[in-house]
Amino acid sequence: MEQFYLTQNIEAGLQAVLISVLPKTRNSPRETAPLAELRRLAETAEAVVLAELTQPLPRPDGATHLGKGKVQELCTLLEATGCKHVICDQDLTPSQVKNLEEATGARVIDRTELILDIFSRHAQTHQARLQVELARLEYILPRLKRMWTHFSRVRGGVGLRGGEGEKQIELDRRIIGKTIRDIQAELKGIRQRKQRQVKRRQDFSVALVGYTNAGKSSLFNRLADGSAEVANMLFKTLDTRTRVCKLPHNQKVVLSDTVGFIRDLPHHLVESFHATLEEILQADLVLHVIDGSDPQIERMSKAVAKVLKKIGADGIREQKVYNKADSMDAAQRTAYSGNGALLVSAHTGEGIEALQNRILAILREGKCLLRIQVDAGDGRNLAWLKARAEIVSARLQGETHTFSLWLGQEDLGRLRAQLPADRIELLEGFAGRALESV
Ligand SMILES: Nc1nc2c(ncn2[C@@H]2O[C@H](COP(=O)(O)OP(=O)(O)OP(=O)(O)O)[C@@H](O)[C@H]2O)c(=O)[nH]1
Ligand SMILES: [Mg+2]
Repeated sequence: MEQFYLTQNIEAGLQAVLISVLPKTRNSPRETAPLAELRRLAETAEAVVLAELTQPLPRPDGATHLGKGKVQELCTLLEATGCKHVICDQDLTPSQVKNLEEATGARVIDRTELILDIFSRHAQTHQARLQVELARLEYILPRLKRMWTHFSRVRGGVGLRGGEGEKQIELDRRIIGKTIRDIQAELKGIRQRKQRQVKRRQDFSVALVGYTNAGKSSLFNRLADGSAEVANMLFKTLDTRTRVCKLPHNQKVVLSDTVGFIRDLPHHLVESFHATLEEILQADLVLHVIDGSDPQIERMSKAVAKVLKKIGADGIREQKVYNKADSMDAAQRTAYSGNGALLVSAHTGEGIEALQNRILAILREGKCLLRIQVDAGDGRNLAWLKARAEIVSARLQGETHTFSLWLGQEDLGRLRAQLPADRIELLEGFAGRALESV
């Protein structure tokens, strides 16, 4: 696959000034550290933040994002710090970038470009690399002209004047267009293969979902003895990782660790990562992992809900899990316990057993524990039970198999039509109701 490096990756140690337009409405509360997340993103991309500049505005300036006076202030700041890069907390149009770059003489990186850069640093598997590359190319396409201008400026203005430059841009546009189509076709193939694999799976599946850095991979390791990489950085995990997770009473579920979300997750990324995000759709239960020690918890939860809705996963059963209990203060602990919420710590193990039991309880909702007798010669029912039921124990006596197993309500209906009533005994489940009333 051809690689395009027209957007230079952010180099380690790159010095930058952060800028942001803050919403200005009559009752919008003032945040204490409005650029804290952007700073973390910049630092994850190994940039060094020299200064921050914010401006409250009802809406960003159409031409330069910041207002005229603020742009002047930015120029002065850049000059004083000797800084040549600006990172903006919002997305910018190609013309806003061009105007800001002309006014300041600095290179301007917007939020999407920064997040794309982090994703490309952390992509490890072939699929993740393809997905990031696709998002990057789609981001670049409408910005080719500016990028060439920037490129030729970096190179000392050589070689791209007038018609020649236009021709080069047109050529690149075509090559990028073709590369995009090739990647899309390859990703489609991967997606279809995965869907076929998923279809074969019968187990109850649970997905760990949440804001980036909430501790999903740490919990995954705790629950499934996994070896997911954990790091105090944003977007460490880009691939879904799946493992069998053992629960009390010999039960098991399939657990997945997934890519983290963020406020205003770039739409190119949501689209490119469709195959990865789609795996969340296969889940029977979404464990929404929340960093309960973070004061921005509400904003983060809203962002997660928004992405879940966007990918069509908002209808899946959700259980909130407040992680990092070990770093919560007393008020946070009180706020996040009770009301069915779960307070856990992937670090200390606090609350993990309760979490496992909750998963187990959800898994067993709508299921019942039965004792069933099947003739050894009844191959059809035996095969069906092995495929559909969670068999806890099996015993063969003479010509009769006796099973203890968990079965869903619909499946029980089918079984009752197949076996005589005296061969099915209800041991537990359906809230103590008699079998005949189910
Ligand atoms: N204090 C504390 N820190 C935690 C806990 N769980 C995770 N962390 C830390 O939080 C950071 C992020 O953890 P990860 O498990 O990588 O988080 P993630 O949600 O998988 O993050 P991404 O993959 O980047 O989206 C790491 O520095 C962890 O050590 C916890 O229970 N308590
Ligand atoms: Mg992770």
